[in-house]
Order: sequence, then structure tokens, then C-alpha cells
Amino acid sequence: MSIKKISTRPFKDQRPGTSGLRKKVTTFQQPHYLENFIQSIFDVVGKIRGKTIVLGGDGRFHNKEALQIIVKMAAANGIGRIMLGLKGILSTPAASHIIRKHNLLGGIILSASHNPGGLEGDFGIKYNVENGGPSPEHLTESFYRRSLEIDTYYLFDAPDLDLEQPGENRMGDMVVEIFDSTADYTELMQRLFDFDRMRKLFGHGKFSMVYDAMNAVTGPYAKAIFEGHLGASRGTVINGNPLPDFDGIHPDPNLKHARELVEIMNSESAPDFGAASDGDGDRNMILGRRFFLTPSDSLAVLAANADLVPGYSKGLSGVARSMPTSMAVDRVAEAMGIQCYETPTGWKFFGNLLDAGRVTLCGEESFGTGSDHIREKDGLWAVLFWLNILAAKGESVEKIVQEHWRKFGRNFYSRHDYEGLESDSANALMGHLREILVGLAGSSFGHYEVDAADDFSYRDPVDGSVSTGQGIRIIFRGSSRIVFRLSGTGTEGATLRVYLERYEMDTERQNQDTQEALSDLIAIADNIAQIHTRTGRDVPSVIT
Ligand code: VG1
Ligand code: CO
Repeated sequence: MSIKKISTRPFKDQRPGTSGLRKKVTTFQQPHYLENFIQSIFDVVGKIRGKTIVLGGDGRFHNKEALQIIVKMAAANGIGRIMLGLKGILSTPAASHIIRKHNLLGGIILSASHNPGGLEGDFGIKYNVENGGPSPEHLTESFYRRSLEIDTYYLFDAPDLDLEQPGENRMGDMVVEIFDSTADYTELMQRLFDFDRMRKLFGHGKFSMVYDAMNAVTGPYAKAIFEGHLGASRGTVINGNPLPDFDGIHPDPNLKHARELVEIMNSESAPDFGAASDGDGDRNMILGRRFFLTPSDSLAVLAANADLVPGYSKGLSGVARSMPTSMAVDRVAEAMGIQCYETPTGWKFFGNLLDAGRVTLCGEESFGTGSDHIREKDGLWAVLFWLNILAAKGESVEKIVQEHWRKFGRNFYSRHDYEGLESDSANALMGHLREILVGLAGSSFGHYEVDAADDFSYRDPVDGSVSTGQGIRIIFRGSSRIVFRLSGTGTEGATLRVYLERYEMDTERQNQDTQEALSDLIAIADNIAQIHTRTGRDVPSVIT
């Protein structure tokens, strides 16, 4: 058996976005496409000889084929050892944990996360670094630059591995350890949460829950934890088998795509608690009985109740949220006397704050919540955090959230996505916003007066790196905001995201319908950005 040296030519479109390189499956199926990007990663990371990495994916279409290629490339490039998820399955949070637990060089996660799967769907690659988190921007830019000049990659000439059997395999000098990560992950969760208390909650027979794994990566982890360790009844986990096409489900846990769960939670016989995760297991949606909770509120409630959870009862060092995430958690931080950081969209920006011990909890409006236990957002962790709070308080999700609003005020919040726009008109819309930005402060739209408007840029307080052009924010007096940005994870045309937020401290008015409460701001957003005129769209594709 030997190492094959293969000539190749660069592809021009391998620039990673918000979370790795994400493209259509058919793009990745082109000869040399995957190989070029993987070799670019190995070349840029350097000093990989003899090192150990973790490898796995969310089980989507093309996962297994891609894994076989990556293993052979790793062997040819001198990697010493690969820890490979059994059957190719590894959730993003589990990968982050494994890197940290075993002090690995890093990890390669094959996932397009919340994007649709199947042959017609999307595929993706992320490289995580030694702290367990996503590659920082300077690294992803280096991968891209390398991909523009690559002319050779290396492949070990060997038969495919059997991914179905746990145990050690050899490929040349490299060892491939196929392992089941659910035990490691469960053990981490047991260290953070009060499993005894949660077991009692399920044990008295009055509490019920449904967890929708959306036929994606979290099924095996969720069954082991909820139905195994916590004693929830069988059937608590629905859509619990990872399938290459997710059985047609779009694994994005929101009110539109987690349809089965939403129906169950809105029915007369709804259970007490509902939750769902995305393709690679780093997102979470939390539902009460006939009650939807925004991810921004969820972060605020977790922060406010962290003292009830063993892993966090010593207090929070600080919190962080992505810029478009609502400012609900800011109020909690203020009341607690801790710092609240505002970062650009994407988990990679939390890494330095977490490593430096400046923050304990962080979150994004896009159904992402996490803490310093790993360096990725973590869907099941958030569900367990909620379960732990529910077990400790003995109250419903709705009651806990209502009380939170009474105490801190309510940040009405919604995101309107316009998907599949022509890139040119989406870029022109953003260009127009940048042009009018300077003149906006001081102008009025109905009852709303613009306090400040800018294109968000962030200076990392730990390493001083600066990221510009991270989204247009229009901030009104009284803590209302509109934010505009283009998605960095889509694979077709452009997606415009409009984030709307209004603060309401009057308890009498905290129970309005969200879209009604935001209707003035929705109209102002259209007026300022000329959404309808420039995109031809009357309504958003998805409202969350
Ligand atoms: C989206 C979300 C962002 C999240 C990213 C990755 O990015 O808005 O908050 O970090 O997805 O999540 P964008 O650029 O499309 O808005 V995941 O679960 O897809 O890795
Ligand atoms: Co994800």
C-alpha cells in the first residue's frame, strides 16, 4: 500500500462562511472538491504529523463517502491517530468535548447543520481547533487562500474502513479508533446537571416531555440521556434515528420546520415540555405547553436561574450574546453585576471570551445556547439546563418565563428571513443601507426616533482582532432595534435576515402577540431597507 500524490486545480469558491464551508452535495461530489479543501486545512494547520484528531459528522447524505476519503488523506498526510464517531456519527458539541477531553490537535466535523439534507440538499465541513471551538476567522481565511493555490493532495491507497464496528483499525502508520461518543457526552452532562432531581421529576409520573431529534445526529444521545439515564418514558424522543435525508425533515428546529413537535405541543393533550435540535446537535428550541420561547429569552432565563444548576451554582463570570440576539440577557447581567459582551454572529467569536474565563454562558438568537463546558453551542445541554430548572422550581415553562418578564421586562423579538434572493439585489439592499446609515441618527419614524445607526464592527477584547461589516444596526430610543444582515450559511442566492426587537416593561402589555407588538417596526424596516421594492417579496420566507 502506498501514498498517492494527486494533481489538482483550485476551485474558486471555497471560502468558509459563518460556520465552515457549506455547499450543495452535488458541489462536494465534484472530483477533487472535498479533497482540495481538506488538503488546504492540513497544509494550513501544519505540524500534524503524529497528532490526533477527532472526525465524524451529522449523518447526512455524503457523510460516509466523505469520511472514507478524509481518513485516507489523513493517513497520507501523517496524522497519527483519528478518533472516529461510530457509524460516522458525531454531534458538533460531542466533537468539541472530545477535543478538549483528550487534548487533541483538533477535529473535522462534516455537517451543514440546520441546512436541508439529501442528494438535493447541502453538505459542509468545519475544522475545530485545539480549544474545541470553530476555527477563528484568520484561520478560515487562510484555508481559503490556500485553496486558491492548491495543486496537489495526498491519499493513502487502502480499502474503505468498516465504520459500523467499534475498535481500533490501522491504515499505514495511522490508527483509527472507532468509538461511540454518547458515553463521554453523557458523563459531561452528569457533571453539570442534577440527574437525580430530573429523574425524580420524570419518576412521579406527572411530568412529560417530547424531544424531536429531527432524524438527525442527536437521536442516539437523546435516547441514552432522557429515556436511559433520566427514566423518561419510551417514545419521549421522536424522529430519533439519524437518516441520510432526515426522512425529508428540514433539521432546523424552529416553529416552521419542527412541525411534528409544534403540533404535539399545541394540542389539547400537550406534554409539559418540548424541545428539538438541529442536524448537528448544536441548536435547541424550547417549548412549553402551547408556549413558544424565543432563544434570546431562553438565554436570559438560563442566566437568571443558573444558581439552581449544580454546574453553575457558583455564579457566572459574565455572559455574551451575538449582536442580533435580543438584549434580554443584558438586563439579567446588569442585575447580577456581571459583564455582558456583544459579539458578531457565529460561535467562533465566543471562543476567546470563554478561554479567558470572561464569560460562562453565551447564546445566539438562532436557537444556539452554550457555556464554558465546551466551545460550541450545545442543543441537548440547553434542554437539560431547562429540565434542571423545571425540576428545581416545579413550575411550568410559561410561568417561569412570565415571571421573568415581570421582573426584567419583555424584549419582544422576531427574525424575518427572506431566503433565495438574487445575490445582486440583496447586496444592493445592504449597500443602500450602508449609504443612508450616517444620516439616520435623529430621524423619526412614527413613534420611533433613531438613536444610533452603524455597521457593526467588533474588536475582540482578548486578542485585539477586528471584524467589520457584521450587520447594520438601527437603534431607537427606548431599546428598540432593527438589525439587517445577510446569511453566511446559505447555499442558494442570498438570505436577508431582519431582526426586530422592542422592549416592553409594562406588564399589562407583555402578553400581546409578538408580530403585532412588532408591527410598527416591521413596517419601518421595510420603509428603511426598501425590502419589498428591491426584492419583490411581500412576506418573509421564515418567521422565527
Ligand atoms: C446562522 C445563524 C448563526 C449561527 C450559524 C451557524 O448563520 O444566524 O447565529 O451561528 O447559522 O449555526 P447565518 O450567517 O446564516 O445567519 V449552525 O447550527 O448552522 O452551525
Ligand atoms: Co448546527
